[in-house]
Formats: sequence, structure tokens, C-alpha cells
Amino acid sequence: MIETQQHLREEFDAYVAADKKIEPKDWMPDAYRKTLIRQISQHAHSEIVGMLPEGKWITRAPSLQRKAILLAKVQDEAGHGLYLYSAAETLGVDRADLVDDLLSGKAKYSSIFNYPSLTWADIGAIGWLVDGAAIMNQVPLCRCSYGPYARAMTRVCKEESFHQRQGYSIMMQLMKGTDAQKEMAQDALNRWWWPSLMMFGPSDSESMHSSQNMKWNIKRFSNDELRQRMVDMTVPQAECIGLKMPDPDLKWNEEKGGHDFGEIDWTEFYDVIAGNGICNKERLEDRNKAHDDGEWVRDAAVAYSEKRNANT
Ligand code: BYC
Repeated sequence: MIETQQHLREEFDAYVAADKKIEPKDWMPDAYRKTLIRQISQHAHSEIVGMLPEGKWITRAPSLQRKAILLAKVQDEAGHGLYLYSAAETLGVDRADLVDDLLSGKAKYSSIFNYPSLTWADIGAIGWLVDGAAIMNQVPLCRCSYGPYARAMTRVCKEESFHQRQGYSIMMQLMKGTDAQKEMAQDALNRWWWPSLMMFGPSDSESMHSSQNMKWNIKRFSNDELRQRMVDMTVPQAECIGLKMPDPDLKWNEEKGGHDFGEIDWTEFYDVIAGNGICNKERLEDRNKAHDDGEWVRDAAVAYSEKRNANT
């Protein structure tokens, strides 16, 4: 029995080392299954909670065209949540249990969604920076060793790149506008920049899952590597439209071939993920209300399927 386990483990390791995909019915170590359920479910919850800050602006979008675009974007996030819950279910968990953990406050979701969206420029900043960070993090996940997660990511990334461009287009338009519009765009960048960098997670020396998950080809790059790429990608985009990065320590480092940047406020990050951010309470209340309001839809779907099954 122990020998069989050992053999399965060696086979699994060789498979991952050869960059092959692990599929739901394949043998996998318990810890691999567990860390995937953790990451994929947190990711699914982030997509669902991520609808809230932008959803609040659908009725206040400045034109019909912007409203239609925002509506489609928020709907895409709901779709991403659903693909991800489905991917998590292939690992043997029940979606209803995952949702319960989100609603009770037990489960984590991305820190970024605990900040308020105060102005229309925040919708630009979210698309540009938050979806920008999401793409930076998720493109490598398309090569994740777990097949269903990798495949879900392929579609998610295609949609995220539209989202990122719509956000940048809002910022671009505001920066061509009046002084008040330019100030609004700058203020949004000032407030969203540091939280966007926090999305990549703790620094490498503090990240408890990175090293094992990189060995298993779940993660391909470390939190700090992806954060550095995000900084290097965003700085010229900001300059191009006349925005100033809110970091006095930011400067190009020729030797490293990237930017040096200021220290992240890790106390703030850990406070937010412990549930004490500006909007944690509001987000959970809104999500619980949406879930309760949707009960009749779930009941109707169950009644319909029971009736159909009885007739066949
Ligand atoms: N927020 O060992 P570490 C989106 C937790 S959705 C909260 O480095 P790992 C979008 C971490 O979970 C964006 N918690 O962990 C949606 C762990 O706690 P547990 C979401 C965070 O997993 C709508 C602990 O800190 N994207 O893009 O190796 C509209 C130690 O961290 C955060 C994903 O979920 C955080 N920022 O690395 C627009 C992508 N960071 O679980 C956009 C998939 C860390 O031990 N996820 N923690 O209790 C990942 O790539 C990785 O899970 C992370 C963290 C990079 C986030």
C-alpha cells in the first residue's frame, strides 16, 4: 500500500516536471488538491465580490455607451466566478459549501475589493489597474498544471484584456478633459495604485504557499516578480496620458532593467485581509443580500428540474 502511494507520487511528480496537465480523475497528493481548492475558490469569490464596486456605477455611468460597456464587464466577472466555481468542483468540493464560506466571512477574497469606488474615474482605475494586475497574474495561470483551472484562465484572460483596455480608455478620455476631470483621474490613480500592487500578495519572503506551488507548476512566477512586471508595465502607460505615479521613490534602475519603487504598507494589507478594510463589512452585507434576494431563482430552478425529471 505504502509502495503504491510512493509510486503514484513519483508518477505525479514526473508528470508535473514534464509540464503535463493533471486532470480531475488523475491521482494527486492531498496537499495539491487542497491548495488548488483554496486558490481557485478564493479566486472565484474575488470575481463575484469584484462585481460590487463597479456594479454601483452602472446606473451612474456618464453615457449610454459607457453604461452598456460597464454592464457587460460586470456580467463577465459573474461568468468568471462561475467557471472558477466549476473548476473548483472538479476537485471534489461542493459549490454551495464554498458560497457559504464566502457569505459567512470565513473565506478570503482579493483585498482590492475592500476599497470604495468613489468617482467615475475609479471605474477607469479599476479597469486599468485592477484588471491589469489580474491579467499579469492570470496569464501565467493559463499554464497551470491543473487542467480545468488552466482552461478556465484562458477564457478569463481574453475577457480581462478587454476590461483593462476599457479602463485605460476611461482614464485617457478624462485626461483629455477639463482640469476637474484630470484631477479626478489623478485622485483615482493615487488611491488605487498601492492596493493594486497588494493584489499580488505578500512579498516572497512572507509568502507561505509560493515555493511549493511553484514546484507544482501552479504558480509560474513569484508574487514579487509579477508585482515588478506590473510596475514596469504601468509607469509608461501613466506617463503617456499625463498621470503622475503616486510614489516618490519610483525610479528607473538601469542595472536591474526595471523600476525601483517604494515600500508597500503591509500593515494595511494584513488588516484588509483580516476583515478590517474600509469596505469588508459592506461587501459581505451586499453579497448576503444578493444571495437572499436570489433565493426564489434557485428555488424555481430546482422546482423546474424536479418537474422535468418526474416527466422523463
Ligand atoms: N487578497 O502564500 P501567499 C480579479 C492571502 S480577481 C487577499 O502568497 P498564494 C478581478 C493568501 O490567500 C483577483 N488575500 O498565497 C475580479 C494566503 O492566505 P491563505 C483575484 C491574499 O495563494 C473582478 C496568504 O495571503 N485573483 O482579478 O501563493 C474585477 C499568503 O499568501 C492576497 C486571484 O485570485 C490578496 N491580494 O498567492 C476585476 C488569482 N494575497 O489562503 C478583476 C489567483 C495573498 O493561506 N490567485 N493573500 O488563507 C493567486 O494567484 C494567488 O492565490 C495569490 C496569492 C497571488 C493571490
